[in-house]
Amino acid sequence: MSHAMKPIIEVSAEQRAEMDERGFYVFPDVFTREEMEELSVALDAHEQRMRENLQSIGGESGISRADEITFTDHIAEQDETVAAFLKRPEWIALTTAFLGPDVDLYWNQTVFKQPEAPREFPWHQDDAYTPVVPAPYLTLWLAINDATPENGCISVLPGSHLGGLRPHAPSPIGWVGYSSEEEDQGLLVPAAAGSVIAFWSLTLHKSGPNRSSGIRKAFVVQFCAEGLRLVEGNQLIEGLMPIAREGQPA
Ligand SMILES: O=C(O)CCC(=O)C(=O)O
Repeated sequence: MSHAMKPIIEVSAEQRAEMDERGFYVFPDVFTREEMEELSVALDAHEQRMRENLQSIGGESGISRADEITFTDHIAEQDETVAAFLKRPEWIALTTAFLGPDVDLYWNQTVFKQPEAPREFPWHQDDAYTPVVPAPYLTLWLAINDATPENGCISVLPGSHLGGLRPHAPSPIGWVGYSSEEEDQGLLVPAAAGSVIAFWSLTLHKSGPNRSSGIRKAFVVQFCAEGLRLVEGNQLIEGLMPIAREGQPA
């Protein structure tokens, strides 16, 4: 089906209410599998370069591990194809429904989990990485290929956004805001290629080990209402890419 023939996605009042209450919502098949294969060509090239750089310095940097999980960030800022993709009507509809008419791109990164990688990515709130106001902002987790319990789909803890920012402890593989030993390990959220999992930056989430023989690929895109500030010093974050103004593509 061509892009022009697709119905425009609309976010209902019920979906917004569920997002407010549970902290996440799954929008299935926002994009087609073919569209994800096309996007993957652009994203893979950035990830490949990043992995090569990583390998040249011993395989690890920050929370990326070449043989386990890689985070490749700021792709839209370097790639016109990806920037144009993020201004498609589907993103405008989703982001303005949750954030209002004036939306900026806060952060974008691929998260690729390598085959047979046995570690989970720990429970955290995205706000723990860099606290900002107004909180929460919106994370839209796009499945580039099918994310399943076997290959390391994400899990969320429903309602966890309602208690504000929790204390997080550092670990070699990222901030940890909730223990994987707790009895309540939330809900697994599988997502077919082209589906979007929306959650607030205060919603606790993690992803499982990849026990499959293929790479699990996600594009994690975070949006904010125009005018985001760092909590520290109340400093305006300048230079963010505008996505929507007055509800229209910027
Ligand atoms: O996609 C994943 O495996 C986890 C990504 C994540 O939690 C994040 O980017 O905040």
